[in-house]
Parts: sequence; C-alpha cells; structure tokens
Amino acid sequence: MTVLPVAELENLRVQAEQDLAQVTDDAALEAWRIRYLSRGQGRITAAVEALRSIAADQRREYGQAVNALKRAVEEQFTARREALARRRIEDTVQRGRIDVTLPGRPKPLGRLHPTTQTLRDMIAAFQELGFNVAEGPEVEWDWYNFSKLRIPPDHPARDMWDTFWVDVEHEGERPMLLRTHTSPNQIRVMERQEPPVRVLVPGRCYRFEATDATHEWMLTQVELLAVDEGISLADLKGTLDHFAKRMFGPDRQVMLHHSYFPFVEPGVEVAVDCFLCRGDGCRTCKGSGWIEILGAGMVHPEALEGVGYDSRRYTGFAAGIGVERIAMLRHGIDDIREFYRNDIRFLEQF
Ligand code: FA5
Repeated sequence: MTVLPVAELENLRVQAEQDLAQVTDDAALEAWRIRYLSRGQGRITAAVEALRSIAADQRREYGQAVNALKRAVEEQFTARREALARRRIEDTVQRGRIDVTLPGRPKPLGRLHPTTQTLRDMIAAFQELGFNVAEGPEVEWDWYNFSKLRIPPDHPARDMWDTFWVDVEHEGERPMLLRTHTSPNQIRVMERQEPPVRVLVPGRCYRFEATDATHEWMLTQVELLAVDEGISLADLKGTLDHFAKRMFGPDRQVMLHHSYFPFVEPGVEVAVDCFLCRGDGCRTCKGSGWIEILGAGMVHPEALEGVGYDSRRYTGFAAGIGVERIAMLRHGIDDIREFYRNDIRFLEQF
C-alpha cells in the first residue's frame, strides 16, 4: 500500500478538485467518485488507509492532513452532486415551461354546407305551416319511384328521369334504382298513415344526366305532401307563396305555370326570376329569364286510391323542390356544379 507524504496529499487534493470541476453530469460524477472515494479503488480512500502503515511518530501529522483532505473533498463532492441535481430540476422546469402570454392556436371552425343551410331554412318555413319531417331510402324500388306514381314500365314519362339502376343479383328480383326524386315518399307516407297528412321529406336524389349550370347528377329535394278533406289548388298556391316570400323576400317574382307529372292532376311548375339577369336571359337561366325551383300539383286520385285512401273524400297536394336551386337563387351562385366540387374557397363563403 502506497504511503503518501503530506506534500503528496496536497497534489492529490489539487488533482481531485480539478477533475471534479470537469464533471458535468451524473455519470461523470459517479466515475469521479469511484476514482477518488470508493472502497478498494478510491485514491483518497487508499491514502486514508495508508495511515495504518505509517511510523508512529509521523502518524499524527499525516492523519490530520489526510482526514482534512478527505473531508474537504467529500464536501466538494456533495456540493457538486447537489448542484447537478438542482440543474436537472431547472432544466426540466425550463423545458416544460408554458408561456401564458403567447397567443392561442386558432381552432379551424367548420361550417354547414350551403345546401344544408338552405335545407334547414326550408324545413323551418314549412314547419311553421304544420308540416312534419319524414325520411325515406335513397336506394329505392322501381315500384315506389315509378309504378305506384302512375309511371308503369315502358311509360314514356320514365324518360323524364334518367335513372341509375342498381344491379340486383337474383333472378326475378324486383328492379332497384337510386331514387330520381323524393316523390316515392308520397306513397310510403300514405301507406303508413291515414289522413290528415302534412309531411315534408328531404333527401338526396340521383339522375343519370349531362350536367350543366343548373343540373347535377346528385341533387337534394324536399317533397311536400298534404292530404285532407277539402284541400284545393289554392292551398298549394298559398303554401308555395309563403315559402317563396320566406326564402327570397317580398320582391322576388314567382311564376306558376301548368306542367305534366303523371302522379298529379293538374300539375304545375314554379320558377323564380333569374338572380343574375333579372329576367333578361343569361347563361345560368339558359336565356329564359326564369329558374325553375319545383314541380307540384294535386295528388292524382288514382295515386290516392292506390294506397287505400277514398279519393271522393280526400284530396291533396304535393310538391318536389330543388334545394340547390333555392340556394343558387339566394346566394347568387351561377353554377350548380360548384356545390359538390369540394373547393374550400367556394364553401367558405357561406
Ligand atoms: C320532380 O322530380 C317531381 N318529383 C316533382 C313533383 C313532386 C311534381 C310532387 C309533382 C308533385 P322535376 O324533375 O321537375 O320534378 O324536379 C323537381 C325540381 O328538382 C326541379 O324544379 C329542380 O328544382 C330540381 N331538379 C331537377 N333536376 C335537377 C338536377 N339535375 N339538378 C339540380 N336540381 C334539379
């Protein structure tokens, strides 16, 4: 075992202090401790143990010096360990610091699609008159979409609705299609309930057609149906008048003229003066000055009888309104194809 003279102890102290000053993390601190203070390997521990082999006359002086060295170095070691721990805590606090004065991150706000906004306003306008909302399927039987509406297979009126047919797997299965209008719900509702009926049925419809400024292959309609004793065409006109004023204000011109739909008699069409040209004729209204918004009429007695209603006692009116067309007229949108292009710059305007 090495016996260090007192002078050597001073060198050891300087060395230990210099090495400790280099320590910047826990691993280095532990390596330092092993080198100087551990049992067996520590240089200062060894210097203390050397006391035993020192001659009795020198022991006192050496003993005092080595113990003073050990105490001093241990104090420095403890101070260093505490300083490192403090710095670790400060680093953690610093990393996790929240600057409460920073502006918050804005949450992007979604909004309702213009079709949905208009649809909700339309529903509200009819609910004011006592109509309730019902729903029906988008994939529909030919039977409801056409036949029960007095449009049997091979009837030329089927040409009025270019149809997406659904492939049905099994032989003899009844033909299915994507509904071309919401009118099948006239039948579905009447099959479910007895008069009086006051119902509106919103929903998507699909048509296999060439698109243009006012025609899309997917469109939204609202079907309106009222059946009761004594309902007349005047009730239909009054209802549509209330609706048009509610949607467009009192100044818009509304035109009602005769039209043909196999499931109503008489049938009418309603158009509103074009918002772009105000009646002069332009690309959007295809030169007519008017934009058609709905088809309507008095429910055909045969359609009433088909669901078991007594057509001598009950009469009714029905209408099918194009929701995108209403939204176009309200917001001045000159091309219906904008609605479902999903261009966020267009949609953000509403
Ligand atoms: C019908 O669909 C009839 N079911 C309406 C009806 C109901 C008549 C009840 C009588 C009684 P029509 O095909 O005209 O009719 O369409 C009605 C409305 O839907 C049109 O006035 C128009 O506003 C809208 N519409 C029709 N086709 C399109 C299309 N391709 N794109 C956008 N809107 C359309």
